[in-house]
Amino acid sequence: MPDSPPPLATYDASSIQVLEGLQAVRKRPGMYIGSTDARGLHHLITEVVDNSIDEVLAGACTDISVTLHSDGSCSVADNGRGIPIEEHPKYHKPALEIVMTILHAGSKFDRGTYKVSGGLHGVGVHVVNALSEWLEVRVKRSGREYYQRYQQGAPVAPLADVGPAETTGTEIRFLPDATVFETLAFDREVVERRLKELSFLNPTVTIHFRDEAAGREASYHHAGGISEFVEDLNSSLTSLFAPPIYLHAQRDTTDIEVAIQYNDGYNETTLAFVNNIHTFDGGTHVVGLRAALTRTFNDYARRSGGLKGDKEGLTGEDVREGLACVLSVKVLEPQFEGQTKARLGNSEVKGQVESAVNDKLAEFLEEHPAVGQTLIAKAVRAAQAREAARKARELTRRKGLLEGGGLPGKLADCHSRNPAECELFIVEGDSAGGTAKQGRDREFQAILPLWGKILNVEKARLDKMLQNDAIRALITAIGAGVGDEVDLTKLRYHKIILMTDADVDGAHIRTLLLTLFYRKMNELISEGHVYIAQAPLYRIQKGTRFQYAYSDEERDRILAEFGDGRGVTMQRYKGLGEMNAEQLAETTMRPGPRTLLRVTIEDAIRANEIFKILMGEDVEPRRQYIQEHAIEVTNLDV
Ligand code: 0RA
Repeated sequence: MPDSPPPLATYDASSIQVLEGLQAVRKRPGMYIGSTDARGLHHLITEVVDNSIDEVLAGACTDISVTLHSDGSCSVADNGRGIPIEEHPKYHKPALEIVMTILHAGSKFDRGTYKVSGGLHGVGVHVVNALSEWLEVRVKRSGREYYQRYQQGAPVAPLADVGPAETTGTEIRFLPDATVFETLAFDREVVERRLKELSFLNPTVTIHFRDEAAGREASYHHAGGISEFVEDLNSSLTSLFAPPIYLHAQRDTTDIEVAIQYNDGYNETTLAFVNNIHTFDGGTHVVGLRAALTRTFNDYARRSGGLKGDKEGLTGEDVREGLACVLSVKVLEPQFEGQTKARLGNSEVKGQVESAVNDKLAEFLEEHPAVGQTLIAKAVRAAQAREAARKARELTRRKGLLEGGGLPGKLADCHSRNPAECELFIVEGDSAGGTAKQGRDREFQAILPLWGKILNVEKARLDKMLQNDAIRALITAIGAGVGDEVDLTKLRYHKIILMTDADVDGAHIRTLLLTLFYRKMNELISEGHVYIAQAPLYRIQKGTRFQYAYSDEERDRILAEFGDGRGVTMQRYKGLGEMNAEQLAETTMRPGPRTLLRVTIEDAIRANEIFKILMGEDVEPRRQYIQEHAIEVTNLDV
């Protein structure tokens, strides 16, 4: 990465400090933004938008505009107070320049809102600046407009007064540095999803979005806040009551907001945020919420007669059946943990959320007995279904339907008993299963072919899927249990690899399995145990030379390299079954040549959304989805 000295006018002590700061960021971008892949790239936008959201939290900003420009840059404009431009007492430079090059909060210029720290958020706009080929900032403040431009984080000229201004605000436009990032393409859907989320969490703001190249514009404003958010989560389902339950409380310095609305389905969707950051992997706030739900519903059920004293209580799973919930907490000094820093670690927050939800939810149920009775009846039905399922499972076990030490008969297990080195390949059908069995390294690679019509389990209600023999075999093979009972210490393979065909059925099975893991074995994904195998789409040959292509772009590149025309043959793989065992091993299975994609929680959430649309009752969203994705699907299905 070129680190040419930035064109500073004078190299005084503070300039040197700036240089060192910028170099530290450019040397180890991952330390500041997590990674330099697409996720890190989008983090740049998040970081800048979060700064504008801070102005919203301070009550000083109502509108934010985010634009993806045709030149690959992104701009974020707000009508806040404008970054201060007064001289910084220590550095004798405009505070703006200090904010853009060193600090994200000098004490005097601190905005006094909930700060985001400990994670990858709130690292400061100077990090975005350091990782941008160029960045331009415009500030309107005290009747004037100011402008400054930077390259790779260093100012190319002093801050300039460019004329009068009637309003106030800040606009930051930046082009991510191609020498830092592996990809430079912003994904409109990713950006819009995040902006929509922010507009629910901050009901006073309107966020305008524009994608210049695609000619798309959208505005997000949700005055109903997180209550509207859960309504949105339930929009393709039937809600059991309206409006959603909304709870708001303060415990110590922690602010707690919860919106709850049940639907007549069987799944749980809980989205949890800390200082506006989506904690995909949950944490202490979610633990507190769950404890409170279980306790409050049990107490209420006993008091209202819905549950007899001698009966066993409702479990967490029972009371979360059909739950759509958004939890948003504001914590003074959040500590984020885990691989992607997406889990809240502050232990005190568990008790704070638990106490707040206990009190407020009990109060709500007392005041709304009709809603209370509906929910208790539903949870009791869930408990009965759970008990019936348990009996059925026991019966299955006793009847010996699962052979050989309790492991499914279709599983070709590996020799090793060390889970850390073991891999389970999940394939479609016996034919691909046979090839994979021949191609594997039986020391540490196990194969489980799925069989039968696992796709069309009558609109595949997730619980129904658990009654499907192939799915049950899968759960038994993995060994870690399902639902509330998941125990990763019993996991039999640390890599669970989905190896499906590159066609529509393969995509469906992948969506379905990811949804199953996401909903019923979440830890598998959050701890990074699930992977997707990358099988080649083409084999291109000229004479004795051949190469595999894993994408259409790669195919075109190889075709160009081989020289078009005579003697070039191309085979398109429609399924894994078209490869022989050695080909499959060398392209897809063997560590070394193969590439595995590790599934993230975001991938799983995506799959879950698609699953809901594909399997849901509503025809319209399904029609729309299939239409929007028709191109991708036809590509897959050629
Ligand atoms: C420090 C202090 C104040 C505002 C800001 C920073 C500020 C930063 C950004 C970043 C993007 N948009 C922004 N808007 C404001 C408070 C200034 C005052 O009290 O007038």
